[in-house]
Amino acid sequence: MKAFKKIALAAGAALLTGAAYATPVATSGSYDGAGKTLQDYLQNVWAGPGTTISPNFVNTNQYSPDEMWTIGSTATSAVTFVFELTSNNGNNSFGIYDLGNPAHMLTIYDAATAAAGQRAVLTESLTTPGEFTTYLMTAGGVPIASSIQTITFSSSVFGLFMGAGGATYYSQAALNAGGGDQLVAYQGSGQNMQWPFLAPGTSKPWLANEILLAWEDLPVGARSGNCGQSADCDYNDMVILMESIKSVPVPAPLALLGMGMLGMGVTLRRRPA
Ligand SMILES: [Ca+2]
Ligand SMILES: [Ca+2]
Repeated sequence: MKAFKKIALAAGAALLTGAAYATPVATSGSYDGAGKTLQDYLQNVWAGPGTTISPNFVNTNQYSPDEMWTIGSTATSAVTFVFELTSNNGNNSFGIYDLGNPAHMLTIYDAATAAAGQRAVLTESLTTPGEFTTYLMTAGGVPIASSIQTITFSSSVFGLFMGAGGATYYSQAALNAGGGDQLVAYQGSGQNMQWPFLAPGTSKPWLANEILLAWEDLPVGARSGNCGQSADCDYNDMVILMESIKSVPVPAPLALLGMGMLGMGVTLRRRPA
């Protein structure tokens, strides 16, 4: 009974914190070779002076939920393409999609035009909610006129996508083949980071309004064993730092389902051993 009570309480706590939804991220076994997982980069390459990234950070510090997003009160989000490490390098794209129609997309980084380190801006109209504009920036911070694109979505809340070769992966795992979760996210907490897009030898704090988005570009699918299907689950294939976005919780009916599961835990706990 005592052990069972503990399990039920732990399950309840996990539901409340969202920890139950953490997506397994491999900390070794990357197809890119030894020392090249997202964990390796955060811990050994991007951590700046005075900052230590804990050894299992990629699994214990995931930002949740990470499926639906909106721009914060500023209506402007700065987007920086941090890093790309994949054999699909040059074929990957990134952007946002309309939750009402996932085929309705706005590409922020196009494989043909963007490179690692490229900066972009995403804005939402203050007068027309759901109207988004994006453009790329020169290294000097000047908007590139030929890259300006505008689209109107059905709401201010959007999904994130990664295009990889012929495949498209969505931040909403249910839209991916086998329900695979291809995206993990991390929120800054003031760590001093020497991001690769900064000048060599310089670093800056990773702020709470900066979300690191890390994608796996092979289908994760229904997991079996370590990772499932052909993916290596290193989530280093395209990494984006997006400023001034926040995630939006699941709609009420799904939240109620979660509460129902919590209720089940309570019921089981009360049952005599
Ligand atoms: Ca996810
Ligand atoms: Ca991978």
